[in-house]
Amino acid sequence: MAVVLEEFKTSVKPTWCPGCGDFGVMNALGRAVASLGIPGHEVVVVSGIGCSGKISQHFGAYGIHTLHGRVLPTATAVKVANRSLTVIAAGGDGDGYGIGVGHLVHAARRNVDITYVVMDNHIYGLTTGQTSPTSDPGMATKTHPRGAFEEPVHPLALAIVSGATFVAQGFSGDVNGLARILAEAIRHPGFALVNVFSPCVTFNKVNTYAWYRESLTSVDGDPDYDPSDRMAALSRIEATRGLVTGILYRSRRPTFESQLPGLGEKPLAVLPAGLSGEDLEDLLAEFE
Ligand SMILES: Cc1ncc(C[n+]2csc(CCOP(=O)(O)OP(=O)(O)O)c2C)c(N)n1
Ligand code: SF4
Repeated sequence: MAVVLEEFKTSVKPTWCPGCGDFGVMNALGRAVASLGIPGHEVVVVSGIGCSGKISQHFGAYGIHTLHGRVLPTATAVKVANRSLTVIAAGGDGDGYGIGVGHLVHAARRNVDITYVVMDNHIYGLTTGQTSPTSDPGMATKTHPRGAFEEPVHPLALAIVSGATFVAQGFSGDVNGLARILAEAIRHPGFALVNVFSPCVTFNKVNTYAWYRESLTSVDGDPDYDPSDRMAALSRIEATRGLVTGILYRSRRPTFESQLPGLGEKPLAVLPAGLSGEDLEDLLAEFE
């Protein structure tokens, strides 16, 4: 039976503000998974804390709402335990590039086969509008009333130099384009970062839908752009100050879980524990 978008919609009404970019991300994710024919019971969405983190409650699949910044270790554990599942990690810029930024580096270099969708609104939405790691310099917020003065984190470049094998950027105002990018990211065997410009209509009055429509360029449809060229990807990101959408970088190398010693042919989740009650008692006795 064909998998349709309706499968990923639930009766739960999202608590996002009307117009929040995260609606577009959730819609695009549903379209992407449906287009690949993956049923909801084979998908796990692992999310962090933030407005963005609510996606795991609203998306019609299995979901885990984890701690702030701890999306990727949890998603990695799910994938290692059952690699037959499609694992989507999802969170905000504060969650992923602030408190969770170390996990991004390690998930990228390990090449765990998960898709990490970051809803980047350049602000802390849930905690009502503080500066985030991707806030533009000069942007006035509750924590920086005279304007942010720190260098922002550059997520695409960071992911590429950390070893990510798929790095892309989308815009939640272009749901069809984002759905295509997400489908490619999910199909990709390895760690895929998809940073999504997802406007916070309540607390960020600078990086609006209109601002993105005026500012963004795309590598999609550019015949001279080669996404397998790492240096070209970094140059394009630098030249556009990160305001570029599409699949920026794509390469192949073995995934983390395919190289883990001890993991056999079958996913860990379906293997018998292999320990009798007596074995377990002997084992526990060693720790007494
Ligand atoms: C350990 C910890 N520190 C701080 C917080 C408070 N907190 C909750 S959400 C959040 C930031 C959310 O911003 P972002 O990740 O950008 O998500 P958004 O709400 O904008 O989608 C913070 C600091 C927390 N929940 N846990
Ligand atoms: S506060 Fe911002 S990020 Fe949070 S739901 Fe509202 S618009 Fe979306």
